[in-house]
This record gives sequence, structure tokens and C-alpha cells, in this order.
Amino acid sequence: MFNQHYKRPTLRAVSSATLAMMFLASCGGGSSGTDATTDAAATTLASNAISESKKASKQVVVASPTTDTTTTTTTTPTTTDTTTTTTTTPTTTTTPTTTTAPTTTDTTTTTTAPTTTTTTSPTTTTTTSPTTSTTAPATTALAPYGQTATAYTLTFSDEFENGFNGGVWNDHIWYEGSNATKNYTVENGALKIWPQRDASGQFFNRTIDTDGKYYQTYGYFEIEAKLPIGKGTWPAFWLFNHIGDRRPEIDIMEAYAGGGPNSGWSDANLHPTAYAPTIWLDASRLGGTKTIQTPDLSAAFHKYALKWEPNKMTFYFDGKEVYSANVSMGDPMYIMLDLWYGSASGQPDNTTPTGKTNSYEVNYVRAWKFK
Ligand SMILES: [Ca+2]
Repeated sequence: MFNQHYKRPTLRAVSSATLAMMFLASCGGGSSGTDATTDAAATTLASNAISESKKASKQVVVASPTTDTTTTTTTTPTTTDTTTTTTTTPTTTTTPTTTTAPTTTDTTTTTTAPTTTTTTSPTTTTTTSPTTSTTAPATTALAPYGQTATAYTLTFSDEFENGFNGGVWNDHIWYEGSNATKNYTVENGALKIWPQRDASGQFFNRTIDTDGKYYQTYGYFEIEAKLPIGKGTWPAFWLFNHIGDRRPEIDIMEAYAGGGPNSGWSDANLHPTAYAPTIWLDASRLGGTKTIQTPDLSAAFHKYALKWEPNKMTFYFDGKEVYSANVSMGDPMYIMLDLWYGSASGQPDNTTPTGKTNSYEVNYVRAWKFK
């Protein structure tokens, strides 16, 4: 349905290893372990449209896991994009903000907040991350971490203090149904999504998104999260939209812990030790990507954030700038949190820890507009 309009991903600088991984990824199909033949044709097509970009994201990303060198690529498309940018203004759909609960937590915390944020931020990157406890950190001030609070107005927040809010979130992507095996919950102040086999014995993708319920163009977007470990796990935080046959996409965090011991994305035990922000101007038009080396992202909560300006995107890890690119994207985008399988993380198997204790755990999701 949408897929027919897609070009193949550009094969710039594709190594044989990358091609091998692309082949594996295409064999895997993305949704389940061995033979995902049950999907309807339309589902597969639409799914492919996205996995094309995901596969491409992998091929770019895999090329340089250890070096940290940016493959910012030809930022030439930037200028051509400006034309399309102007057509999209629907930034007005800022509705669900009021429906999200955490207003109560706001009031308690605001007293301790905004003045301290400026001093406590960017330099403290890795060492200051919350302790390795399994419970989500307490809610702090609702200002972008490390940014000047007065420059922003909060437009969206879910602190996950009051259960799963179906008024804001879907539990499946638009081209898939909701798998009946419930591998997600909201408890102890966090959204948790974990690897699980369904009734047919297959691992399956779980997507939590605001498609049709919340969109935003530009601003600041932040989550605090702890990542799962093991083969196949591919947690992500992204902004996305499907507009006709276009697929604008901003991956704020994607991790691939399962590709192999010490793959550059993980340690010897398949704990994630890197992630990548990636910009897709469209499904096959890479806007830029960078691999960020980190401590074990499954051991503690960290903040992953994006400042999205009309002609620039800046990505942050625990308040520290880790990557920026001069790109122009102006579409309304919805927020996605998901645990999928595949790409550079390989396919899950019996070694993949299942169940809630190996969750992609999100303490909060927040978004702000520029004042
Ligand atoms: Ca929380």
C-alpha cells in the first residue's frame, strides 16, 4: 500500500558485513522470530515501509560503532526540504496535555525546581545517573533537563503515575493489531515493555504511540529510561508520522544490544553500551546519524532528549549534547516508545531474558514548545 512508493535504501558505503545484516534483517521480518507468515499482506507492506528505514538506519549505524564519528552524510537534502516544510503547520493539535495525570506531581515538585536545573546539568553526564535500583527515580521538575527552563512551555507529559492512559497512548502501530499477549504495563511510576513470546510462541513487537492523539512540531522531547538486554532487543524512542507515502522520522534513541558480544553496541553479556540518534527526512533519505558510546544502559535510568528547531536538531544524553545536525523538518509528529526485535540486534531466541524484569522501562515522557 505505501511501500510501492519507496525507493530502496541508498547503499552508500555498505560493507559486506552490513549487507549480511541487511539480509538477516530482511529474513527476520521484524515482528517475530522464525516464520512471520501470519501477517496480512497490507500489514507486511506497511511494515516493510518502516523496516526499510530501520534496515537502512542499521546499515549506516553499524559502520562506525566504536569510533563515534558521525556519518552525518550529505546534508544537501536540507535545502530541498524547506519547500515541503512550509506546507505543514498543524502544530495546533496539542490536545491531550490536559488529560495526562501528573499535574499532581507537578505541584509538589515545582518548589524545588527551576532555579537548580541550570546549575546541575550538562557536565555531570555519566557518573550522576540514578542508582541501579529497579524502581523509577522520583519525578523532578518539569523543565527540560539541562536547558533554560524559562525558554520552554510544557505541552505534554506522562509521568506514568496513574496507570496506562489510553486517551493518550495506543498499544500498537497503525498497521498492526494489538497482540493479545500483554507484555506491557504501567506500575511503580513507569511504563514497562518486556520481551515475551505470544500464544503462538513468537516474540512480537510492542509499540506505544500517540498516533491520532498527540502531535507536535518542534520543541524539546525527553524521556528517562532504562533498557532491556539480550539478543534481538531493539528499544526505541522516536518521533514519527505517516503522511501519505512520506515517513518523516526522528529516532532520539535506538539501541541494539543483541547483535553479539562486544559488538560495539553491547558488552560481552549483551547489555547495551551504545545507542544511536538518527534522522530520516523520509524513509530512504537519511538526514544524519551518530553512535553514542555509553555506560551500561540497562543498569540505570538515563535521559534521552531532542531539541528540534526549524533548521537544526540537537540530541542530548543526560543533558549533555551528543549530536546535532542542520536539517529542516516541519511535520507534525507523534511520539513512539517501542520494543521491537531485529536490525543490528539480531533475532531473539531462548537466551533472551523474557518477562517484566527485563523491561524497557520509561520513567516519563515529556515535551515542550519553545516560548
Ligand atoms: Ca514516573
